[in-house]
Parts: sequence; C-alpha cells; structure tokens
Amino acid sequence: MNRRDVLKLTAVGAGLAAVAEAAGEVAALPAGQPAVVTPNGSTLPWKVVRGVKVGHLVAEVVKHTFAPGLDVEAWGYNGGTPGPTIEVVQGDTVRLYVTNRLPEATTVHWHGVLLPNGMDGVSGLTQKPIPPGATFKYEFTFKDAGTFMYHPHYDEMTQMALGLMGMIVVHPRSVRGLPVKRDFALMTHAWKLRAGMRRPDPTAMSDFNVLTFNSRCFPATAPLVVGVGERVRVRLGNLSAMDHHSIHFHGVRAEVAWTDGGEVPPSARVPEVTVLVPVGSVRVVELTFPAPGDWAMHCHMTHHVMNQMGHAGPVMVGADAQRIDARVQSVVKGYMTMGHDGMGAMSAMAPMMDSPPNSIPMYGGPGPFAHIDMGGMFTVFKVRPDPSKADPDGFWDHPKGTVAEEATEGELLLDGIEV
Ligand SMILES: [Cu+2]
Repeated sequence: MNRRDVLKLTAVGAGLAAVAEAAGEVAALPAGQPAVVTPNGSTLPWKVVRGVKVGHLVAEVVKHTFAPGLDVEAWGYNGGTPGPTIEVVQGDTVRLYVTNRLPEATTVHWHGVLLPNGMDGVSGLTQKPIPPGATFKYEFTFKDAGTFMYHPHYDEMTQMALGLMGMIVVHPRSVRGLPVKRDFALMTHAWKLRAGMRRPDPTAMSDFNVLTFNSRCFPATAPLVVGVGERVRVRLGNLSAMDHHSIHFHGVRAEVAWTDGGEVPPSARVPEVTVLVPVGSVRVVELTFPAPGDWAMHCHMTHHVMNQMGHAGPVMVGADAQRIDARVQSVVKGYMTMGHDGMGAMSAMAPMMDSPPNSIPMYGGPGPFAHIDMGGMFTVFKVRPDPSKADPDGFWDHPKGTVAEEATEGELLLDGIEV
C-alpha cells in the first residue's frame, strides 16, 4: 500500500470521498447574469467539495493553431491558450490546484484579485516556484466582483510570450448597474513568429507580427453573435509583452464600466468608440448595437490587424516597378515588385504566393463583397434582429439600396460632381 492509498482510506474513513463523489454541477449564476462566453476558448470546470469550488490548472506545452496554416508549439493551461476562463461568484472560496508540466518552474499570479499575500503567486517573494512535475495548491476567497486575469510570475517574459494566461470573471452576488444579455471574455495578445517558424520568440521586444483575440487571429477569430438593442458586455484583457491595444468598435458606442480595479461610477464614464487596453490591464466595455449588420471590432493599430507582416522592407509605394522588375528579373527569374501601388491587393493574392511553410503572411479572410484584407486582432459582431436564428458564419443581408456602390452617371450629373 502506497502513501496515496493510505490517504484514500483516510478520506473514506472521514466520509470525504463520498462528498467528493457527490460533487456535481456548479450552482447557477445569480439571476440576471448570463454565463461568460470565451470565444475560441473554454471555462474552467469546478467540482464543489464541502462548499469550496475545486479546480485544476495544468500548465503544459500545447499544439496551437492561430489560424488555418499557422500552427505553433505554445505553452498553455489545460491544453489551450489562453487557459480556461475562471468564472465564479463574489464570495466563492476556491481551491485551485496547479500542476506544472512545463520544462521549467512556474507559478500562478491572480492578477487584480485581493487575496492573502501567500497566495499571490510571485516566485521567490511569496512562494517557492512550482518545479516541473509538482502540483501546488492555492486557496482563497474572491471578495470582490470584477474581471481579473491569471498568469505565471516566474520567467514571465518567456511564459507569457508563449501563451500562459487566462481571464478571471467574478460575478457580483446581484446585478450591479444595467443587466446585460450577453457577456464575452477576450484576451488580447501579441506574438512574434518569424515566417516558417513553429515557436513564438519570447525575446521579442518589437515587431510583433501575430496579434490575437483569445490566441486566434482573423479569419479564425469566432464572430460574436448578438441581438439588436441587447446590452452586451465585453471583458478585454491584455497580457501582451510590450503592446497596448486600442480596441475600436464599429456601429456602436462603448463605455468602460469596469476595470480590473473595480467598477467605474456611471458619472465618471466617458463615451468612446475606441477603448485603450494597456498592457497588464482589463477594460470591461458595455455596448448596445442600435442597428443590425456585420460590425467590425478590431485593434486600431494598423500593424495589429495584419498577419505576419514583415517590417524590414524599403518604401515601395510610388516606386517605378516596371524598371525595377526588369533589372531584378535579369538575376531573379519571375521577380515582381509588391506594394508599389499600395498593399491592399496583396492580402487576397498572398495565399496563392510562394510563402514559407507554416506562415500566413498578410492573409485575410473571405467576405460577402470581396476578400477582407485584414488579419490579426480583428473580429466581427454579427448583430441580428433574432440572434437565436443567426448563422454565425453567415453575413448580413443588406436591404436593397443601403450598400455603398459605384455612382451612376445620372447621379453624378444630378449632384453636379465632376470626375
Ligand atoms: Cu493592438
């Protein structure tokens, strides 16, 4: 009989095993508060043992796909990056076991959560690092409602660059402010992945070229289906190494209702259409779309809505490509200058071109009118009159005469526009 068997018997003797066996689904969330949806992600399952929510995070190497054609070896929790969203109710006590299956030590810091100092997860300062193969136990009570994050506090640079992070949502015990119909959690992140490589570069300080919502880049970011007139909450976290993200909302005005520091008093809220989410911060926005459609949501930093754009080339816009091409073709057969007329058309052509294996340089996605030449930190709110019947992959069927199109000669004449 080994130590584990002895412990099991002891537990049975104390009746604890029976309690654990009986653990089932977690109690429903307080009335009027929908469960948080983590697009492209998951939520941590609990078992309740004598009133305590018990969860298990496993830090490990994971195979991850940013978008079709771009697979990497990342580090994540429970098989994915970001890790599962930790969703609880204010006042819940949790016991979180963290198993380290990484090749180096780790810890978990519960970013923004007020808890006993010894549970804060700072390697060396408040706890021993969790060595590979070991399982540590964290136990604390979520005293405050809000949106927080979790991430390692050992070799942060490497471990976060490779994808170890997740969101924490603590629902208030009763609705605070205006109730929302839908609730989404999105972690923003910036990665450096040289074309053709399979491992993100943890030493990168600039030129991040894979920008993600929940570790996916467009066109692999799941759309957010919502209803016209519904109040919607989006919890945006940022654990990028160096980059803030200015998240821009089309078709709607947003207000920051919460940060990871707490609730913003209604009198202090500022109407926005672009919300800056600084590194190491959470911004919780609430919005109500007045009209149906396919409304984009994306980082407004233009280099953050492109896939694996290289930044080392010369300025080609306006260059005389014919002369350059003729000269280079004498040494490189079939050479063709790109970008001399701008770069919009390159995105549609990119998948047909000869790029390194396992790379998606400048790839975009299919759209109902033409190729969408955006990538990276870009997704779409599919706003529908009846979201329960909406096809998440479908596009908005615009009423006749409501789409911008080429002006007719008659229209130009009538309005006195000369072209
Ligand atoms: Cu950005």
